[in-house]
Amino acid sequence: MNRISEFATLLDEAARDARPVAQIDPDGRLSLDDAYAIQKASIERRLARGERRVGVKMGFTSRAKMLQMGISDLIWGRLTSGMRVEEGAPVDFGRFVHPRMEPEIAFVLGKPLAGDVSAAEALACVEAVAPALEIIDSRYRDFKFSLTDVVADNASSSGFVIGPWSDPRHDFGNLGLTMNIDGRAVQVGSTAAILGHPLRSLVAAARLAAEAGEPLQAGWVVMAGGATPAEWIRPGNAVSIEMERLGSAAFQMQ
Ligand code: OOG
Ligand code: MG
Repeated sequence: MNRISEFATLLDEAARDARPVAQIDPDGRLSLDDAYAIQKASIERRLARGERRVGVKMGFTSRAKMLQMGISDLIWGRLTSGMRVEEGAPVDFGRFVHPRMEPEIAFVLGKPLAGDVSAAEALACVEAVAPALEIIDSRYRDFKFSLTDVVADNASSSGFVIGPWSDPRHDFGNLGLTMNIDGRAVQVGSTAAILGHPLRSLVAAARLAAEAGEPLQAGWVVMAGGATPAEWIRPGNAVSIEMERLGSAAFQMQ
């Protein structure tokens, strides 16, 4: 228990101060349950500073991301209000250790969603979908981690940017997308790369969040996971995602 709160404090302070730390579990000795307990305790510290819980993010939901990081287990993290970046807004690079970005699709729920649900049941609880960018930032030196390391570090959550919301009843299972830096496409892909259909990521989120005793709430955002490998971002970069039919989302790294 003590170790859990010590690691939670270490990771929370590393995120707050944008200062890298050594891996806490390079040899994978911690249990996954302990890793999630560290994540939970570190998020509780953010909530105690006045941030609000606003949703869930999924990780390693595409083959591209699994291959890039060498981890093939689905993971999840907790999103707080302090991670939300206004669409189009400037973002201070000093907030991050070594940020990368990923093209994603976001859901906002109109109703709570918990447990073992079908894709149709999950869809019925979705109020809207949007193109989104996730800014991930591992707190570990050199962005290197084991499965339990990255789970404890809240799945590298750091920021998320959401574009215009659209009606979820038009199929969004195979929408083309590009991720752009300074006007140049650096990754091209499709929402189908996310578990074959991003709704599967929402189904998994509903199950995992309920198992953790924190079922998905109405109004929460669920980030489905990167559709392509992540890309490094640098100060001055203008970053955007353009998604077929759903439009775009952007931010400016200062
Ligand atoms: C872990 C987070 C993975 C995704 O979308 O797959 C993730 C990492 O790669 O640092 O956010
Ligand atoms: Mg992601």
